[in-house]
Amino acid sequence: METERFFYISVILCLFCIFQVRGQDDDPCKGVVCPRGQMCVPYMDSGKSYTTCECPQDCPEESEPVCSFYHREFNNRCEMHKYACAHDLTMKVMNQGNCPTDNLHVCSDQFLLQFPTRYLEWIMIAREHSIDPTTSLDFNARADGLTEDERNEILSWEFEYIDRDKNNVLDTAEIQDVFNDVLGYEPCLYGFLKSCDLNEKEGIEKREWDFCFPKTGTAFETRK
Ligand SMILES: [Ca+2]
Ligand SMILES: [Ca+2]
Repeated sequence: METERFFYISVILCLFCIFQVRGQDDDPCKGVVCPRGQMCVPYMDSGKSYTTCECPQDCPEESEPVCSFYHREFNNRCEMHKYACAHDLTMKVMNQGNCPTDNLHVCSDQFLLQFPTRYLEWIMIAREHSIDPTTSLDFNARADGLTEDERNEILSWEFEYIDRDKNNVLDTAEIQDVFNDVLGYEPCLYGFLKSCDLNEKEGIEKREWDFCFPKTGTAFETRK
């Protein structure tokens, strides 16, 4: 089953290629999860500290480069969120400063922009095949026609598959168990899974997982 799974995910990801012609302890944003590219912004109101999630419209020009887990470099953190918001992507800083010069792990822009949708489509195909193994794999299946309920059901199916110990978190070891054979040569998958883990709590919670895919979840605000 695992071998078959690795084979199918490799096949569809390769097909896609072919078709593609730290914060301080007193940081109020620590632990806040903002969906799909939004940036946590702290503010004060009547002496109380609040945070909100926003898509930045304008960013400062000063150069404080950050490197995202997709190995894409931005002039500063704000610019990363602006780009991610504009493309409905979840993106996380891998390191402050320039990206490593090793280009082997770069997820190209064209691949990156469609990756969450393509991954969703792969899950949809794998789920259908799991329900009825006699059906042939339809690599042309598209997620465009899915309702929000269908989309959430598909995402829950994949989440439950990876979450072997059923603690409602995709733990690092579980992710490695399922994806270890493909992460080394699928930089977009690597960046996607790393970016999904938005808060400082290790592992991908269901809420984080849902935010990683387009058009699921809702923005929310935390108050302190
Ligand atoms: Ca788990
Ligand atoms: Ca997490």
